[in-house]
Amino acid sequence: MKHFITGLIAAAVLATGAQAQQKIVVGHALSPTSHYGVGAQAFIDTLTELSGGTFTGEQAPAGQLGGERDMIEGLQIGSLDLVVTSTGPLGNFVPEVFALDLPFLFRDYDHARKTLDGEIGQELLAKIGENNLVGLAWSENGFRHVTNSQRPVRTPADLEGLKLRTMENKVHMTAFSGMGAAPTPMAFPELFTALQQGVVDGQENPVTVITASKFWEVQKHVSLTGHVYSPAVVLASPVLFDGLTDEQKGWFMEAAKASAAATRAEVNRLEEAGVALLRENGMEVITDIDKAPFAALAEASYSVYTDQYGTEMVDRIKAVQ
Ligand code: EAX
Repeated sequence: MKHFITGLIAAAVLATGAQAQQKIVVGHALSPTSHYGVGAQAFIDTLTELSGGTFTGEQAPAGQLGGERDMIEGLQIGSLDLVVTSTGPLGNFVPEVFALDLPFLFRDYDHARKTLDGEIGQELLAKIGENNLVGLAWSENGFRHVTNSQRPVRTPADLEGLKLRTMENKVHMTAFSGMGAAPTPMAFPELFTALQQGVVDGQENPVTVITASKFWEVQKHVSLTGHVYSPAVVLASPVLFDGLTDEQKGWFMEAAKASAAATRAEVNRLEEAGVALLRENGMEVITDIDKAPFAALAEASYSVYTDQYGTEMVDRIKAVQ
């Protein structure tokens, strides 16, 4: 009974949008100082400022609230407010988003950002909105590179038989099978220990994540394969969002844009400083990779998306200048 009454009061307060103060928890997988941490903090600071303190916030970093797949589920049921996540597991909830996870699709950061900031990005945020989630803004993780403990990877032959952790994403898994590795999907919070204990030989992530997670402690080799662009997205729970007034929704959208901008700035910084940082920390960095043979072998993964949706979106993304 008590819970019922508390629930009624909470619902009434949400319905009027007039609560005195509400603390928003922003979950993400990485450290508080990472590119996601910087973005989560920018969200909180902007929201607090725009709302004159009606909303405050705090980060729940480092996968404290679970892996990215768990956190997305938490948003759907309303146990979580807000998450900054890669699109890694998002295609399991919104399959149209797999289009963004296709390997060797985006030419460079400029291409990816223009696509996400334009019509295509808006359409995909709307698709997210049809699946019991609220897509507030596209943020960024970065171009992903292969690291491993065994040997320098220069050609697909060097990937042969490597046990490589991938995200829980069937496009990525199919791509790595094609390129010769043995993909092992795993939630990010389990990854460091799995690398340390040799459960997997390698993994793939952007410089941002390799540095934020100090993977140099457990990985010797990194190859700048840039095999796929990894978008991130600021997602809200519909349970929270649908209870907001239009003005409050506007604040959340603005805060998400500020979050994405702060994260992208940090990605830029780390892309500049990253390779030196990796070397300083003892990694052997292979920079001159011929991507064409990797791309040819990864192409089989396109059918994971195109079998269901055709090639129109792929062509549209390629055409973005
Ligand atoms: O979103 O799972 C991953 O490898 C992601 O790139 C990471 O958690 C940041």
